[in-house]
Amino acid sequence: MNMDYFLGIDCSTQSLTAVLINLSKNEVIIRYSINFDEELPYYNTQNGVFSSNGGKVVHSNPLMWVEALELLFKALVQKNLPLNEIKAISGSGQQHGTVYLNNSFETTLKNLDSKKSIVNQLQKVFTRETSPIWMDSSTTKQCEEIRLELGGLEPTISITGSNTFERFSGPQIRKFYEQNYDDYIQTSSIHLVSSFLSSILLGKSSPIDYGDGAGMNLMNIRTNQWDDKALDATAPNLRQKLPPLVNSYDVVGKISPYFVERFGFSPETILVAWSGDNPNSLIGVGLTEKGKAAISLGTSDTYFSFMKTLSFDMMGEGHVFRAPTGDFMSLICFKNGSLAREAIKDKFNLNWNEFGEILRKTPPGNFGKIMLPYFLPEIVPLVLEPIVYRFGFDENDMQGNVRGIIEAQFLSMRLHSEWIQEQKEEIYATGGASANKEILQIASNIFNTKIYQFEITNSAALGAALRSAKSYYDSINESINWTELVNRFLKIQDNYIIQPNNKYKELYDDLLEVYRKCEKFVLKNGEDPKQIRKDFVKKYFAN
Ligand code: ADP
Ligand code: XUL
Repeated sequence: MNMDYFLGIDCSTQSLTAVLINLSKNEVIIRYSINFDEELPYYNTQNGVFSSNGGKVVHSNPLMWVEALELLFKALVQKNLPLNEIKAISGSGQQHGTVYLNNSFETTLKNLDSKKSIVNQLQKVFTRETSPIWMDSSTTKQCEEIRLELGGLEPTISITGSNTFERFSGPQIRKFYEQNYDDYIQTSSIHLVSSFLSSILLGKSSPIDYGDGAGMNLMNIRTNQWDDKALDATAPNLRQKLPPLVNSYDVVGKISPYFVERFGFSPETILVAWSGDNPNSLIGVGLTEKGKAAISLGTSDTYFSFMKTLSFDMMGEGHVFRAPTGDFMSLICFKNGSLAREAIKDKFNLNWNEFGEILRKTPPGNFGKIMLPYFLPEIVPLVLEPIVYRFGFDENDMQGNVRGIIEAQFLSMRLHSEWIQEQKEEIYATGGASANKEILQIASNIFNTKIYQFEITNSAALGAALRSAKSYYDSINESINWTELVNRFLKIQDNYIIQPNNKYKELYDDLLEVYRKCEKFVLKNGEDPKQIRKDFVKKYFAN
């Protein structure tokens, strides 16, 4: 029988993952990950990155991603998976990261020798050895310059969908232009992580899709074109260095002969534009209609939702991207996600089970102990120097810290997503930490919303596989609609539903106000939260 296999690949901060699906049977055949630190130790990354300048400068190595891709395909071959029957492939990349290439990139890709590894053949194509990634927060100066040139906060948001952000590609490119002028001049093309890896598979330079393009401060969110004003505000001759923009669902070509010869793919395998991990996750958790939001608890924590119509966060903390369906999505990104949770877990020598046990045994509201958890520089709210604030406890209080960080993360998420108008009735959870039920229960209580936990925690790779299937069927005129397609893989009975405990609704509504005051006090010179915190403790923990 002819099987319809589709492959999704996700290059995230810490790992590269493949999800292979069979659409004839609606099943996931395999999920397989290469962890960068463990399997490619000679790149010397820690959690997939190198950081310097007190955590402000954060880069990774594009060759490491390519080598991981080769290792991944080797593993799939060894597992005897039917690579020659895969009809289409798409992918997902951590957003915003940029790859800088010289004019030998295209010819090198075209002439790859399938008897040798790609990594060895790509050694000379870079004008910048490492890639700044989304965790980098070293471009405050460039953010200010670009914002000023675009006419201030409002025009910047209304042109690009977001305020200028330290990690966004435009400010990063401007920094490279300002600090490494000669290398900038030598650069012929600048890719995102997604379009770079798409280029490798394609054997030539690949376009950037509207979903990931929207995370650059360079694309006009209304017209989906590179915006002249934004380009001029960023760096000279930038248009020539950027690939064209396409729909996320566009077919960009067929797989290059290298992969056919070396790994046995069919030469007919079509490639669908890669996108960012968050737009891919939107599909991978099934957000193809209004009323649903998702939280992704990976290296970063993100909160995102499907949007039918364009609306902006004029406070400048959230983003609007294009969704792979052609609609829009909102997104808010918190840098202190899993790595901050790990900092507490490791400080007290806990494993995740023990961590969960403490969450189960400590009371909602944490006796009024409140943490502002900026273990790393934070994106939302903007905190450039790492610092952890604790109200009512200290760093040695294990229980207080474990519950404190989880409550802080979801209170902050609730607080900073207030701008999203569309009502949410349910939240879908994904990412490594979504395997942890105790964490999700607290999130559910704080949002007072049902949370769905999925069996597959890598929704970005699944989303990429589903996107490739959708475009494949569209290309042979057997269109399936998005909702029908995602529902075939995200069946409700397979999920675990976490119900909010109504008993804590008022407590968390009150605690949100205490948290709001603590944050304002520390970051904006607001009123001292002493009294409101005292009232909270009195109301809920009087005896
Ligand atoms: P990314 O895609 O950003 O590389 P993942 O979504 O794979 O990251 O998530 C990786 C993170 O998941 C790890 O850093 C780890 O802290 C976290 N994680 C894994 N299992 C658990 C668990 N049971 N509870 C909480 N966090 C977990
Ligand atoms: C989103 C963001 C992160 C990265 C890495 O804006 O910066 O979520 O995409 O996951």
